Formats: sequence, structure tokens, C-alpha cells
Amino acid sequence: MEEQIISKAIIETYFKELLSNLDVDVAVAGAGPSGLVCAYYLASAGRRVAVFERHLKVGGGMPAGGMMFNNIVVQEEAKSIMEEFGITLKKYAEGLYTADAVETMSGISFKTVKAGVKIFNLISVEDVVVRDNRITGAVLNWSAVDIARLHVDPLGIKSKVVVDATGHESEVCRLVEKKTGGIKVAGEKSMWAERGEKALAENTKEVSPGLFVCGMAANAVAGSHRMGAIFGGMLLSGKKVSALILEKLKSA
Ligand code: 48F
Repeated sequence: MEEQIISKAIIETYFKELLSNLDVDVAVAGAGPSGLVCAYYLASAGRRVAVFERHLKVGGGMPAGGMMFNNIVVQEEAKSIMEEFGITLKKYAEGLYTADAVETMSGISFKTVKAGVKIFNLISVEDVVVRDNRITGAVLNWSAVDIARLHVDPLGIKSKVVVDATGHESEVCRLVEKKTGGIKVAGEKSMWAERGEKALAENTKEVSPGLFVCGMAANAVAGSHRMGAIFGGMLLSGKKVSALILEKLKSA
């Protein structure tokens, strides 16, 4: 086997996939639990979805559990989503389960890719495309460009919807706030698991035409509490935003 064949196989197949994701239904920024679950349900419903993840690994804050103790806690309401992904749940108390964080991260990402989602890791969403006051695409760059502080112009893709699933920083919403206006990012409040989980369902929504927010980014935009290593809300938020987007795309 010649080395150049290996290189050709990687370059050809990767760029074919990149080309076929230049015009998608939904571009998701962030491959944490909420972004992956959102992408999974959208792709399962037949939508073309690309996920762009800044880091090398997927799963966001999930594989680290709580303070690097890599188990997560999930409540009864999200049990069916964990089961959908085939994750083993251990009952800990009434209505509360634990799961292995690595199994959860790998199970969710595996089924998301199998559902037809392409996850582009090492690529960051650094801006959005706006036309007639509506977000119509995402602006991408290699994460390494930002890390190395290189002056390299990005590339843009077209998408009917962009999802901010970037977690605590709510990066996409923050840049829309700064550049386009129309959104106010309040910033997350300190830890209060019960309130944070409750508020998340309501905060998961379209925040600007064409821009939806889910997961911790939704609480950060709305100024709600953070909740630590309880993940049911993140999964439910990902599923909820997928349903809102499907409804929106149906009527578009
Ligand atoms: O932070 P993250 O896991 O977001 P989430 O889905 O879940 C939050 C929980 O992990 C946890 C919690 C549970 O109660 O509070 O924190 O809301 O995943 C966000 C992902 O987005 C990536 C980041 O590397 C992470 O993997 N990300 C952040 N900014 C960008 C990005 C960006 N501009 N472009 C692409 N990816």
C-alpha cells in the first residue's frame, strides 16, 4: 500500500463530504449533548444536518461528568432519550439515574453519525450569514486558526437554520448580539440545578429569525441558572429544539 493512496482516500472522501454539506437544512454549532441530540432527531426525520465542533473530541462537557468524576445524572423525564441511544441507566433514587459519561458520549455520537449527520470536528463557527434580517448560513474556520491566532479568512455555508449549541458561552448568540442586534444575551446565573433544568425547556427556542438555541446556551441567553452534571435537561432541550425546527421547516 502506497502512502499516497492513504492520503488520497482521506482527502477525496473528506472533501466530498465537506462539499455535500455546503448547503444544509440545519447547521449545528457545538457537539455537546444538546447539539448532538438535536442533530440526531433532525436527521432521523430526514433533514440534512451538519454539526461543527471546535474541539478534537465530541460530547462537550459530558465525558468529564462532574468535576472529572465521569458519571452523569439523568432524571426520569429524559430516560426515554437515553434508551433511544441504547445507554445503560442505573437507578440511583426515585426518578434519578446515573450513567457512564463515556458510554453516553460515545453512544449518542455513534447513533447521531449513523442517523446521517456529518460531525466536522476541529471546525469552529465564527460568524453567521445574514440576509434580510434572517440568518441564512454559518461562517466556518479551522479551530487551529483561532488557537494559533493566524490571520486566515473563513468560508461560509448555507443553511435554513443555525443552532447555537455552544454551551455556557452561547457564542453564536453573542456574536449575533454584537454584530446584528435583536438578541440580548443575559449570561447564566450561578448553580441551581432544579431551577436551571426547569427553565431550560422554556428557554429552548428560536431567538432570532433562523437562529435557534438549545442546551446551556439557551439558559445563558435567557439569564437562567447553570445546573452542573445533571444532563436530562440538555437531552430534552436537544429533542425539543429539533421538534421546533422541524415545525419551522415544514411551514417554510
Ligand atoms: O458545553 P457543551 O457540553 O454544551 P451543552 O450541550 O451541554 C452542557 C453540559 O455539557 C454541561 C451542563 C450540564 O448541566 O451544564 O456543561 O449545552 O458543548 C458545547 C460544545 O460546543 C463547542 C464546544 O467545544 C463544546 O464541545 N463549541 C463552543 N463554541 C463553538 C463550538 C463554536 N463557536 N463553534 C463550534 N463549536
